Parts: sequence; C-alpha cells; structure tokens
Amino acid sequence: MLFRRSFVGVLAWLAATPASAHGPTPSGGKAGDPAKVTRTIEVVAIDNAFSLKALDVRDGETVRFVVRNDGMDPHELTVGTVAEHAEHRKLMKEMMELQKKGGHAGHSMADMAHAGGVWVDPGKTASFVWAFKRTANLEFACNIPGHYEDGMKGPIRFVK
Ligand SMILES: [Cu+2]
Repeated sequence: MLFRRSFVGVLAWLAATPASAHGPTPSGGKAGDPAKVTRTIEVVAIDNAFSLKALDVRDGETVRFVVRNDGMDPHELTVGTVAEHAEHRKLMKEMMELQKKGGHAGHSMADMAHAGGVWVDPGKTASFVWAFKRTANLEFACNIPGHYEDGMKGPIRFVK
C-alpha cells in the first residue's frame, strides 16, 4: 500500500508541469485555437484501455479531446509519432526509477513534452485542443510504464 501511494505520488509529480510550453517541436500539429474546434473526441480511459481504438482526422482539423478517467490509476493521452512515444516512455521510466532511489531528477515533465496531451487523475476529466498537421506514424497513447504495452494506444490516420 505504501509503495502504491508513493508510486502514484511520483506520477502526480511527473504530471505537474504542463505538456505544452517546452520541449522539442511537437509532431502531428500544435496546440489549437479553441475557437476553431470543429469536433470533440470523447475518450474514456480505464485500467488499462482507451474506449477510442483509432482516430481519423483531416489535415488542418482542430479537435478537442475530452478524456475521462474511470480507472483507479492515473492515465495520460498524448499525441505523437510512434518514435516520440517510445522516447517519452523511456524518459518516464528513467524518472520514476530516479524518484524511487530518492534522488531528485534533474529534469521535469517539460523535457518529455514532445507533443500535445493531457494527464488525467482517477475520477477526473481533462481536455486539450489540438490542430492536426499531416504526419506519418502518428498515434495517441498513454506512456505510463506498462500502459502502452497493455494497449493504451491507437493510430491517428489522415483522411482526405
Ligand atoms: Cu494509462
């Protein structure tokens, strides 16, 4: 129980920095203008799955993701390429290991902010607006260790 509580604490700490202002230039688009939203994508997260399995979008489309967490664990939904998600998972794992050793990590969630996304604590709903730009190998995913591997991911396909 104690382990579980500290684990969740680390996850909350990882989420403390907004994933929009820093980090490498995101792929797949950019934070969108709420006034230009043409579609709302509602997603329910459980432990460990998304209700959304795949997403079709148009180049230039601005959507609002609304993510509700019906699980017991925190989840995230981020947009990025397959390679970016792999990098994100690696950093997240490293940071959690550092925290477990009691060290203070030299970098923050901002360093992982490769793309748009949102963190959702259990029982909460969170949203973000994203303007898509045609990009190969784009997907949505939760990169909390083990979750992506459980299937918390899906392809984002660009239709004409
Ligand atoms: Cu998750």
